[in-house]
Amino acid sequence: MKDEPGDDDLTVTPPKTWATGLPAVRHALEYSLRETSPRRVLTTLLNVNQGKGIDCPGCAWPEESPKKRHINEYCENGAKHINDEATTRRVDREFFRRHSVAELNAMSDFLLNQQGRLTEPMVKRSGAQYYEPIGWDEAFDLLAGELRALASPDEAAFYTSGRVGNEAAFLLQLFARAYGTNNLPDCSNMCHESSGSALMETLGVGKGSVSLDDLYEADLIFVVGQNPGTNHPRMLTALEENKRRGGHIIAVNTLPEAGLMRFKHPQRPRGIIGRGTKIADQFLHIRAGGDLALFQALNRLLLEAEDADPGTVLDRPFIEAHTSGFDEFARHIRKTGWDEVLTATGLTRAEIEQVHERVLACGKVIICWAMGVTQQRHGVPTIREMVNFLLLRGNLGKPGAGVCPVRGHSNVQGDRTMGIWERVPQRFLDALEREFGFTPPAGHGLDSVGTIRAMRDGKVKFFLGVAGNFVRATPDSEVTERALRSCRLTAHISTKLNRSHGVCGDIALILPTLGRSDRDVQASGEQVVTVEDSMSMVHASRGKLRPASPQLLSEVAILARLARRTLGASPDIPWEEFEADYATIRDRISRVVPGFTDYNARIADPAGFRLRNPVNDHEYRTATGKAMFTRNAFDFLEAPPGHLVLQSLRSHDQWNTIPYSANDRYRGIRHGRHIVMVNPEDMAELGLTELQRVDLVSSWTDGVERRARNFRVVPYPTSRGSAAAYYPETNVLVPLDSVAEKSNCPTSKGVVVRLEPVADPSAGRSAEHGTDDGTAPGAAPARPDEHAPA
Ligand SMILES: Nc1nc2c(c(=O)[nH]1)N[C@H]1C(S)=C(S)[C@@H](COP(=O)(O)OP(=O)(O)OC[C@H]3O[C@@H](n4cnc5c(=O)[nH]c(N)nc54)[C@H](O)[C@@H]3O)O[C@H]1N2
Ligand SMILES: Nc1nc2c(c(=O)[nH]1)N[C@H]1C(S)=C(S)[C@@H](COP(=O)(O)OP(=O)(O)OC[C@H]3O[C@@H](n4cnc5c(=O)[nH]c(N)nc54)[C@H](O)[C@@H]3O)O[C@H]1N2
Ligand code: SF4
Ligand SMILES: [Mo]
Repeated sequence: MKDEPGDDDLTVTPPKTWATGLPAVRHALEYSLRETSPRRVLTTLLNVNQGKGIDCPGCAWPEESPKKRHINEYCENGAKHINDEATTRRVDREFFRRHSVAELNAMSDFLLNQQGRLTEPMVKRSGAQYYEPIGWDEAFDLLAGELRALASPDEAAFYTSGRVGNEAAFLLQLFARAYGTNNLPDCSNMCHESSGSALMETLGVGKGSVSLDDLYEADLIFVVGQNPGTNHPRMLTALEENKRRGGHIIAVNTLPEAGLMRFKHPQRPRGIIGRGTKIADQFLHIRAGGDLALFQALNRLLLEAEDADPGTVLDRPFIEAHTSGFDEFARHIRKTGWDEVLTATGLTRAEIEQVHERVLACGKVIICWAMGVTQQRHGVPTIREMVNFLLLRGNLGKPGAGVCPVRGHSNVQGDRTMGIWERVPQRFLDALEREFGFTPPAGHGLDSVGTIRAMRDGKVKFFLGVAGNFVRATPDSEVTERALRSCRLTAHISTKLNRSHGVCGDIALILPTLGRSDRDVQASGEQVVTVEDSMSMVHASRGKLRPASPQLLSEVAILARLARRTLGASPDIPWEEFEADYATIRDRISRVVPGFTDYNARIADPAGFRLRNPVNDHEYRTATGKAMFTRNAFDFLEAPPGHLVLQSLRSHDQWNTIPYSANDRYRGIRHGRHIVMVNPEDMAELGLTELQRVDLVSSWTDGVERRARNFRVVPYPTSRGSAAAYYPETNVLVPLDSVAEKSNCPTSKGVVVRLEPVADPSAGRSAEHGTDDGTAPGAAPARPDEHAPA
């Protein structure tokens, strides 16, 4: 099992200094062809991100307008994601007869995914050790019966991940609220929640304000805590275009990620044979959690530059007309001390001053950011400080400027727009009440961390996951597993097998569904679903492939039938009509959700439409009615002597909780996921040697020892004091209560750990993934080797 995590043939070569080019094309095709037939690969690739085609089920990066679209409007990873879904492998009832729940739980994330697409509904009955087939009707009766038997609707929680399209998302929240709960945890709670919190408070909208054209036009783009070469590959095309037009880019990262350095466009001649485009004009090799200090220092420098040459640095008219709180903010930020900034960032004063000079030379500035910022304890104040920085020079509400939180899942932003939010504003609930004639529950529901706590404490007993892999996406794996196992019922609407299916409540159900690439035919004919990307563009997606099994139901069908079975038929919420024709759901959305008037007509345009962001018209729906300057207490992550700050991140070859192989091409790591990247000077200081085996032990105030066993130390150019290892293998180290202030997002990028040498390497992996070395009995299809050089 060459590619399985934990293999002994780990190889490490120097990290790459450029991204994509020809190897990316080859890797995408190799992976795709291993999963499925050449015909299906052709269908997926010719249709992905095309006008009447399939929206890429990968990340939320937007497409070009249809006129400008390339025939290959996808990236290496997009091709892998869609063909991972289009796989011709199948999980059938025979598989579940052979493998007990305990065996499923013991299989690695990789192996489970490799089994292929789920084909029929399965149930694990109370006390049983195995899943067995169940008919759809019986499954719905079982679920509805359990829901009706709960003492309170708040004993149920409904999790969503951002793969779900708008129609299913709207139905899910409608069902949950008609049933009586706002317990709608979602993957956003662990992702861009900090962005939503900070932007909502300061600008009045929890979304980004820029478009692709703004990115092309900006004079300066910051890319902070983000690895676009892997996670949003086509963002590199946009950055390249910005450079071509004379823009500048500053990358802020704890690692020199390949995609931030140089980009070779795989679909242009110069990208294939040339040296590619240099991306970052300046790279700030920042310490983990140092970003707040960096922006505070930059803001202080801007105020001082204005003092020195009044009227030339700050955008006074903008500040006067559109903002509040400037004076208090300015008084506060002037106290920022250089010594603390240099300690927190690990940068030199000269480096920060160089950034400042660039900022002064650039009129239009955009800040892009992702998980390196949001998953830190002080993620929310960091984003608020970035907003301060933009406000000082009027970098909002004009072309080429603004905020750009780069979203993860393809429809994670749309799901929020549709009301998948445990803290949805009252005006949304009022609109639901007007449209459907019931009174939704008031008050806030549970988010992801809150749901785990409630399950642990016996307060949530029914868990339904729609897409996603809750048990592997969430922190504190051992605590979360116990919490799920203590439920009366856990059920998952999924396309593929994952670890969440092996961590069961007393009763468990697997409800297999269509993926985005599958043709979806209902009583009224072929259906489309709609999605919203990271830049608020809404458009249709049309599945093209023959579904993985005739027994699959769409997410909409599953939710509509479950709702009707649970709540009974009602003229006010015509669930059957919704299932028969998704356009009827969109009609309702157009009346409930602002910005969706004429929804059905507008998605007929292959380009779709852009939701208006009021910020771009200087309309700020904040407490003061203006864009708000905020005062943020200075904060950074400090590890005690002998410790490092660990971040858990993605390799180049995984989709969130699902590794596609044990390789991380750009970082030069092959055949091993149980590795920890450490700065060579830190290694020397800690007395560690290359490829030494260590346990990662997280230190947290609750005194509980959290341990991930048997990792190998890889010397890597991480910034001093900052280590990196892969998610989800290290989620066991993130304490449930270690969350970002205000947003409650787990601090997956800021875990204080010590590296403890392993005395007896043969002792095996941590209990949490006892057989991650792929020893699960007889379930694995052979995997081709990946020794080929990249
Ligand atoms: N191929 C692929 N694409 C994906 C995904 C995937 O799993 N695979 N997942 C999707 C999802 S849901 C999301 S949310 C996005 C995630 O996209 P990213 O946010 O790019 O994902 P991560 O791998 O978590 O990388 C975090 C980056 O932040 C840096 N970083 C860590 N800590 C700090 C810090 O304190 N300061 C700074 N400045 N940098 C820091 C890390 O070195 C790394 O480059 O990607 C989406 N796209
Ligand atoms: N330590 C650590 N933890 C993290 C993170 C981190 O960086 N570090 N990142 C966090 C982030 S940003 C996120 S977004 C979450 C991701 O958390 P999730 O979104 O919960 O996880 P995924 O791995 O994307 O879920 C994969 C599963 O989704 C199902 N699926 C795929 N497509 C479909 C579909 O079309 N329909 C349905 N019904 N099911 C489908 C498949 O069964 C597949 O196994 O993880 C978070 N957890
Ligand atoms: S950049 Fe994201 S959305 Fe675009 S093709 Fe790649 S994975 Fe898909
Ligand atoms: Mo995410």
